[in-house]
Amino acid sequence: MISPALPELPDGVTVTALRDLAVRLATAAGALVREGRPDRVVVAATKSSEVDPVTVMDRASEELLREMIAAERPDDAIMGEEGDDVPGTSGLTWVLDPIDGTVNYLYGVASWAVSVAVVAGPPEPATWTVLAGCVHSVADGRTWSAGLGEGATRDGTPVHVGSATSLGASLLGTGFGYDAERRAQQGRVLAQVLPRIRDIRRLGSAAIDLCLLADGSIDVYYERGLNPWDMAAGAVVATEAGAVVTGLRGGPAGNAMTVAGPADLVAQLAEILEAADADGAGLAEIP
Ligand code: LIP
Repeated sequence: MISPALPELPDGVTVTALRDLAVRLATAAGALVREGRPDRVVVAATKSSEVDPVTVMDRASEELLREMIAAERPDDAIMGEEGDDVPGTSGLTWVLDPIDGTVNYLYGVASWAVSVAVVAGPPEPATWTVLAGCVHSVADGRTWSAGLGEGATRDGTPVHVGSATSLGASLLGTGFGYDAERRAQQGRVLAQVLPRIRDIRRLGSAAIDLCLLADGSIDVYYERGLNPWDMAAGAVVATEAGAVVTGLRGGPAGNAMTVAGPADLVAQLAEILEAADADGAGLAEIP
């Protein structure tokens, strides 16, 4: 997998320095969320549906990330899951998921992460260039990071996608949305996929899923309905580890569909997903 070309960066800015900052941001917010986790986590509010929760720690984590970015990179823009977009003048945007896997955080299931990425260009998966990213799995401390053209690491050790070539022997990661009708559609698609793979893993955090793909802990991944902050950092870790991250029908990865893995596994999986209309191209749009 060849990394996309490096766009022009602001004076004095390097991919390595941006990557280093992403790691410092994610681990600092991770420490806050870990130390601040009450014995019983309560839902502060719900968002897209009654089962789409936000907790006080989601907000506290994002607030810390925004403060640190404003201090270290005041001219950069910010787009985060829990707050308003902040415009910038540098051409760079920080894309923040303060707790990815909030339902796991709520239940104490140890698969949730702080995900921090910095992109050049309009902060939209179809058009952005992800320059660097970090996914910090707070419960166990695993930290994946990558820089454009620099490769990807887990806890400092280089990682690469697995070597599975047959979908039938592949362990697949996926996830489901917060909308009941959407989950019904995703269930119908999964019924088409299940007989054609080894097994699925539903771990509850797209950011961690994409990083497990990058280090070969799962062989291939797909999910419909991801927000930019769910996938930004995980996507650069996966691509720098040798994965293709794409949509269906040759389109870019994004909310309609994100498929990731070694090129030949992605091609095999995309055929099944397209036949199952998994990106909803043929269905009425679910809000
Ligand atoms: C989560 C994603 C996950 C998806 C969940 C949820 P959140 O993000 O990371 O892949 O299956 O439904 O969207 O809401 O925890 O930031």
